[in-house]
Amino acid sequence: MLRYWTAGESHGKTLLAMIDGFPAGVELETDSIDVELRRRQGGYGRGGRQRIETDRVEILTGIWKNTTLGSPIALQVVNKDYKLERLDDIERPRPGHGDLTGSVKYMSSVRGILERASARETVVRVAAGALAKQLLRQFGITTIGYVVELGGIEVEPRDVPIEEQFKLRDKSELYTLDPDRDAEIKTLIDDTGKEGDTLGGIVEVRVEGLPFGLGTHAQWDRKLDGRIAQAVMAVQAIKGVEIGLGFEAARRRGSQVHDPIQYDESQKESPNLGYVRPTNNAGGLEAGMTNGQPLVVRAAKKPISTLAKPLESINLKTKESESAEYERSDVCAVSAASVIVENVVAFEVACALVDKFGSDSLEEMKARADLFYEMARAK
Ligand code: EPS
Repeated sequence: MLRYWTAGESHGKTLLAMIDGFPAGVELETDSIDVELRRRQGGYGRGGRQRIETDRVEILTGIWKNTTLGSPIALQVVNKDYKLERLDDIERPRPGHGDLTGSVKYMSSVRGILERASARETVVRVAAGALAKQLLRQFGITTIGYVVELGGIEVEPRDVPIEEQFKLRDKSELYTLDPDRDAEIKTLIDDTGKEGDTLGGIVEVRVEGLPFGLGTHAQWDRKLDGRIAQAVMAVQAIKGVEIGLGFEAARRRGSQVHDPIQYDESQKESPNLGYVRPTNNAGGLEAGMTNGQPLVVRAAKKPISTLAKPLESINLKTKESESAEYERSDVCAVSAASVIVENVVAFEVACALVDKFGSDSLEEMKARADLFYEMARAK
């Protein structure tokens, strides 16, 4: 069983992730984890904090000569902006944040809640996901995340090979698949920032090369769609998750939703085993299992709740009406969300992969995957 937890506060000393159940024998490239961390810090519309930090991963345990040992992996990203002990509490909770509910529930300061609730924690979720991607790569599984809507401006995904998608996305300052739309979106972000407001959006993640049959129909908490939905919803500021057609499926007739099944002998050797689907409205998952089609997940991110032009709130001491507190923040972090959601999805896919093929060593996993394909093809 592969799993992870995180620890750390936004302005504390460090952020940590502890990953348990990662197989032995995976040669790690820490540089490619740092690339993900840098991408998470980017995207037009981010705040001043990203000019202070240069997020880099340090792998503290669980490796020898850069190769995983099968023992727990502890990793950290140190905060340059460590100042927690010097920070004051805040008295006017920000609507949309955990400030009010957390401080009432824990009988604590607001500071004690916001420091952990902050999306800064996603640094180590991305690092854990980027580590998982190194395992996925060994099985020919590729993931990409991009922005499909920002502040109400839709940017359609492109139906081009995934290598082309990477090139387009990496040209876009907003991480969309249409860099030609950047100028329009940047103007919207600038105008919104000037008004002291913030923007949300929708991100999409696509996973290609998945083996047939990851996840299960047999028990609710092991269904892969359910596990992905939980992981994605648990990302700060995410308010909705869709797989495949998602909510649109509810508006169509069955004949316009379900993907017909065809067989193409020439594709027998590929991960889809020759079972071809002319459409992928299911988003690669049927009954909680991967069906040989690309996995397609979308997530809706609400606008950041710290507003430069603050909303109505109260003073927690006096209970009198006052404007909410303002602390340095971003106008828009939707591009960053595309990196975060991509990496949390990658981690869940890796969990399902080790559930199917074992988690002791990469060598055994590969042998078991080969055996599974051999047996499935013989049917
Ligand atoms: C973040 C760092 C934070 C915020 C942001 C996420 O930095 P600071 O609070 O020091 O400015 O910019 O946090 C939020 C958006 C939030 O709602 O908590 C980061 O590194 O991602």
